[in-house]
Amino acid sequence: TERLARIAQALRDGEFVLYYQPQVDMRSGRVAGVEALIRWQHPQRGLLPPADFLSVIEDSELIVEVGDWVIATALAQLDAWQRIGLQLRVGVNIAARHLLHAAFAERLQAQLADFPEVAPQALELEILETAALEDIERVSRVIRECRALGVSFSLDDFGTGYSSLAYLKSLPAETVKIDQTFVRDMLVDAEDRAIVEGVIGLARVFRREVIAEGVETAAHGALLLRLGCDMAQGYGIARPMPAADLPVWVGQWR
Ligand code: G
Ligand code: G
Ligand code: MN
Ligand code: NA
Repeated sequence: TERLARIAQALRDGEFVLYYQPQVDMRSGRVAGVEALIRWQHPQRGLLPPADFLSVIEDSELIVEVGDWVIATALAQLDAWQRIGLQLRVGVNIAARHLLHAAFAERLQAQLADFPEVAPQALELEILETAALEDIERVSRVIRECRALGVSFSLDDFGTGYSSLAYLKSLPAETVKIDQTFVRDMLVDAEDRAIVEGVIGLARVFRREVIAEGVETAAHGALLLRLGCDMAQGYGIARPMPAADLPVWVGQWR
């Protein structure tokens, strides 16, 4: 279609950019990493969020090309940050179709080889639980192949899928990201709070790290810390920002 062609053109013309949102370790307060979030710097319409263009390409091969661009750009950024003494991990969102595309792990290995100074351990791939709906065996196999390269995984939007608990049990991901819809109202909604507590408790049993998303206030942070959450990400800490702003932000964080 016309929209697909326009998005393919945007990729060729370099109109996509990555913003980065900090993730902090709740106990030490250290900046542990960032999540890479794609934006389209559209020449007429301004900065567009992923909702405006990713759904258009989700079911086409273009999601693979855009996803490869995101991985390469995030690795190049890690490399650049390392050169100025900033050691970070980066979380990259991976669409189901991309993860299940032929030879995903082999191509990832080649991309990592382009940046020999960047440790594969610095890359964390965020996958939606619903990615596993397609074929849990295949998804698990790809995860294991990538983990053998040193790359880690998180289950994104955890708790919003059809069978979160089954995925937690069967997918070898190191981290779960509690969805922001549960975190947002946990101070006023006892049920949401119970879900947040439950996820943190489950994660501990399964030896997974927990990141809370959508941490908008200090009160949210304080409760999460008390509940034993490991990491936090949200507007209360920082909004997603251009790569160029991150070193200054890290410098003035605490
Ligand atoms: O800021 P936010 O609007 O960035 O992101 C909205 C949604 O888009 C989130 O669910 C996020 O996971 C998804 N998203 C953001 N960046 C990427 C990306 O690079 N690839 C994929 N597949 N999804 C992304
Ligand atoms: O689904 P995923 O977790 O990949 O996407 C993260 C999305 O959440 C992005 O759109 C990001 O901009 C947004 N986001 C990050 N922190 C907050 C927050 O504290 N509040 C709200 N409402 N959205 C947030
Ligand atoms: Mn994410
Ligand atoms: Na999420």
